Amino acid sequence: MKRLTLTRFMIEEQRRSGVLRPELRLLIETVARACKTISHAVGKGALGEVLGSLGSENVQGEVQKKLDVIANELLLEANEWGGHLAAMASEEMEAIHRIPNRYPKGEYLLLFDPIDGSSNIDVGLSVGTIFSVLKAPADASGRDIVEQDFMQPGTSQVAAGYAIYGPQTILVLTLGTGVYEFTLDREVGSWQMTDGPLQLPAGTCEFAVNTARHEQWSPAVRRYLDERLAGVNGPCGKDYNMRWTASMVADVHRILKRGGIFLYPADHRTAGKARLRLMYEANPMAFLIEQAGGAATNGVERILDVQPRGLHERVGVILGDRTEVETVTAYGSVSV
Ligand code: FDP
Repeated sequence: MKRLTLTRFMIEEQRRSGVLRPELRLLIETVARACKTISHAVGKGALGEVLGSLGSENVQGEVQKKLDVIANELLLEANEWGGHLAAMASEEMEAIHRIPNRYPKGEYLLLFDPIDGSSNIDVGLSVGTIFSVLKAPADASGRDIVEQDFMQPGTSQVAAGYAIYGPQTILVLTLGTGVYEFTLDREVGSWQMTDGPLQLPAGTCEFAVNTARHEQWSPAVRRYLDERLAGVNGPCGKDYNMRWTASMVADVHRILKRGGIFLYPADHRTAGKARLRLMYEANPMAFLIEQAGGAATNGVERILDVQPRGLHERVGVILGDRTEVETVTAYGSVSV
C-alpha cells in the first residue's frame, strides 16, 4: 500500500492551505528526526545503557532519568542550527535556551517534554516526547528572547504533537488543520501516514485517572468518577472501564484513537496544586484533542485560554470526549 510520508503531507499542506510556512515545515521535520533518534535510544534499553537515574533533579524537583537528559540533549542539538527557531524551552531545563549567536535565528519558539511518562522507562513500557510550537512576538525581532515571550496562551500554538515510543513508534501532529498519525517505518527510516484526520470517537465508556489520588480530588471530580464507578446501577446506567498507563502520551493516544476521558485534576486541598505542566503537556495535548473534536479544560476553563504565568506552571487537566469533559466541568470542579 502506498502511503503519504510526513514530508509529502506537509508539502501538500503548504500548497493547499498556504498557511503552513516552509520554515515551520522544516522545523517539524527536524523535531520528527530527533524523535527517530530518541526512539532508537529508547529501543536499545539496557543494551544501550540508557536506563536508570542520574541522581540529579530537574527544575520540578523530580529525579532525572538518564533518558530524560539524553532526549533533552538530542532535541536541543537537532534544533539549534537550522535557523527556524529563536529559542527553546524544556521541562528538563530551568531557563529558556536561546539559539547561540553562531547560528541564524528564526521566528519560532519550541517547547518540549523530552520524555513523558518517565516512570515507565525502566520497565519497558510506553513513553513519549511532547512538543509545542509558538511564534515569537513581533516585537522580539532583533533582540534577545526572554521567558516572557513564551507566555502565550495555548490558542497561539501553530503546531503541536507527540511521538510515542511503544510497540510502534508513532508521531501525532496537528498544524491546526486536523490531527494526523504517522508510523515510523524503521527499516526505511521514514514517517508514513497511518491515520487521519483523527476524530475522537464519542460515547466510549472509559476513563484514565490515577484513582489512588481519590482523596485529593475536588467534590466535583469525585462525584463524576463515583457515578461512573457505580456502573450499570448508577446514574449513568452503564459500566465503565478504567485504563491508566502513567504516561500521558500513551493515555492521550488511546483516547484519541478509542475515545474516553483523561483526568489529572489539581489537588483541591492545596489551592490548585497540580501535576501536569501547562506549556509542555496540557497545551499541546489540548490543541490535539480539540482538533480531533474533543475538549480540554482545567476543570473551570478551556486549557487553551489559560494565560501562562510561568514557564513551568502546572495545571489540572481534564480532556477527551467533549460530552464527558463538559459533564465533569459543569459539576463545578475547583481543579485549577
Ligand atoms: P512522568 O512524570 O512520569 O513523566 O508528566 C507527568 C507524568 O509522567 C504523566 O505522563 C503521567 O500521566 C503522570 O505523570 C503519571 O502520574 P502518576 O505517577 O500519578 O500516575
